[in-house]
Amino acid sequence: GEEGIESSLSKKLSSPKSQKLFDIIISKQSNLCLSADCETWQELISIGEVVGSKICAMKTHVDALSFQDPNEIALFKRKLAELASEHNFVIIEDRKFADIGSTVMKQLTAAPFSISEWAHFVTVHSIPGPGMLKAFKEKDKGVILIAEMSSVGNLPSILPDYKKKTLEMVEESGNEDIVVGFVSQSRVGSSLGGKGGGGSATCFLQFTPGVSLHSTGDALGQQYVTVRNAILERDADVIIVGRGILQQGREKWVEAAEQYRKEGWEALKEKLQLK
Ligand code: UP6
Repeated sequence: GEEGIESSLSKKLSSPKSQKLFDIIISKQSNLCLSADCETWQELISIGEVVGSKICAMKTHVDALSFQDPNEIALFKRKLAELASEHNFVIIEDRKFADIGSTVMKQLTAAPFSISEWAHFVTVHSIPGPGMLKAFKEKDKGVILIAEMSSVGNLPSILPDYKKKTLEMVEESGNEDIVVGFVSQSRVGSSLGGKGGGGSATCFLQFTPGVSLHSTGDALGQQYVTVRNAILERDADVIIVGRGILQQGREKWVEAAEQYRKEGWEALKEKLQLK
């Protein structure tokens, strides 16, 4: 049962926000985050309807969707929020904020996207330093900090200490309560499963993109590993999958999502040694 799962974890999650996502993962038996990189908002809503029951989170790039007019944006936001509550998943806007707090605050709230109204979590680069985290705290948004990227030659992966400094930034500025976790290709701090670096009793969720069962990369620098590799070798808690599902085509969306959900859940249970 769920209580058994909670008590078998050796570490505590950083915040009620990450705990909320973890509870969804356990109850839906899914650590799959769909990266809904669709061309149109209508397609995004369609795939959400079809695979909503199989995912713990949906990741959006709202500024990469086509909208005809502001009314469509308003409709999109409403439908997405309805889907998330109907299917019990978290909405992550992958905005990768990377500016000073004052600017980030405007980008987070300004119309027409008004991200703070509908996204539960947002992705943020650690580059600007801790001050900007206050903007997200004020709006009560969960933050997922980018500690490492999946693409060839990304600077965070090359720079010594970038990951460690990103973690220290969170701990030293006292922002554990809003930081849900990290986008990363390897563990930042303590692991949910008990292995991994850092003696801290609290830990963060690791979100790992660059996951595919069909491909090893694309022409623009993306690199993929398999579901099992991401979770068991790289220590992902949540796998982020876009084209691995989307490119299977509309009639195979459900089947593909189910394959990633099942493999992901089995590997997570193995990693956390859940029964
Ligand atoms: N993403 C990465 N790598 C990172 C961070 N973010 O791929 O290090 C995002 C991309 C895309 C998704 O912006 O939305 O994850 C991956 O999509 P894919 O599975 O289709 O490659």
